[in-house]
Amino acid sequence: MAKKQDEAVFTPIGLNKTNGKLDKAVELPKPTQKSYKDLGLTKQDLVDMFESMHLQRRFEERAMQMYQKGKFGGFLHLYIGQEAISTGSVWALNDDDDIITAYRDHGWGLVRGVTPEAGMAELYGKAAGCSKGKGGSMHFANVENHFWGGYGIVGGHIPLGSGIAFANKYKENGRVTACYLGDGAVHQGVLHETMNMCQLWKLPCIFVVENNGYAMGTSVKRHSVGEIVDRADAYGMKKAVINGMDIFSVYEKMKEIAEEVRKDNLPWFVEIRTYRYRGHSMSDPQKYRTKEELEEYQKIDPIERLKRFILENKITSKKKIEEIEEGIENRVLEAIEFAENADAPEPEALYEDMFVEEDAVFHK
Ligand SMILES: Cc1ncc(C[n+]2csc(CCOP(=O)(O)OP(=O)(O)O)c2C)c(N)n1
Ligand SMILES: [Mg+2]
Repeated sequence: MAKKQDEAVFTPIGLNKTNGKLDKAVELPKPTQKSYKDLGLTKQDLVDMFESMHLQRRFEERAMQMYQKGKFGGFLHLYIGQEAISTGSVWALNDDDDIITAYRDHGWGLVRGVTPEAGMAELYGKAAGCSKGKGGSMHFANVENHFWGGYGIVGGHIPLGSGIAFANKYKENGRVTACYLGDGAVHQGVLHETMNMCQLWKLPCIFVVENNGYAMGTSVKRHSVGEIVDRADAYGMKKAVINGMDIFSVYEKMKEIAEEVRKDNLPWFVEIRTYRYRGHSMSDPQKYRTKEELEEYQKIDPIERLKRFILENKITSKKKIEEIEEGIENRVLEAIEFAENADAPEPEALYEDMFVEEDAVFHK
């Protein structure tokens, strides 16, 4: 008998009932075989990368606890599992290259200089937050460090990203823009309008899809035909698929691509494959996937992998790693205390930051 429609759509895809094997949510390409030295990274880079990723992870784990305690409300989309993408990319790009992303943005903020205090205060809706407490979880930003946020409308920020790329080309300042989006945003018409214009106008922009296997509760396999990366072909754009669970692979490819974009002034379309460990947001019962599937990806956790590499290759001592972990733990707890004691924005703040001001950062 044919399956009922809803049964076919909503059975979790993790465990294939007919052969008992795991269906992969996302297929990861082979990680790079190059050594960190060949990639131009130093021992200190590796330790710093670990520190940054660990901070992103602990910040969000603590934020989740505070949310569950009812300390703040609104949405909370966690980036846990995807930290090698933010970190590897930021190390690969120049500090003044521009970055823009969707709402899963805490990790991006932290790696581009939002302090744990300013990040946590933003979640708590306090005036000391990185967006003055008026944005919350989905609107982290640090424009001084060329991180433009943090947007809630799926696909809404994509033309903003290419607008920044247009401005950079116009000003001939040599900056590259990296515009990150989810696999769910690939099917928004605006991506395709933007890719067309970007290729036509030869803008220095990298569109990066963070394919984490799901758009809310819908797996990529159910919302997408063919390979995501092949969308590039329709626009004659160069493309690449990257293993997003391996920071070295992200760093290697994003660096190569950024340098090529800087040289040729032509956009790229990149798919970085990864996995989202937590639910879409805090109110997601995750009935659409199995525990086994999640565990498969946790086995190749990007932070644990880097930590193991550091220890096995004696990049630094176990003691040093423990000190870093302890330091981060304290830093995040201090950030929570800071956010709890900080002031809410004044009512007048509602009327501020509504329009572009004369001395906007981007005019400089
Ligand atoms: C235009 C629009 N439609 C629908 C939504 C509701 N919505 C929020 S997140 C989301 C799924 C996006 O998934 P993906 O792009 O894969 O990003 P991820 O959550 O995996 O990071 C949807 C449909 C929205 N925010 N904006
Ligand atoms: Mg997704």
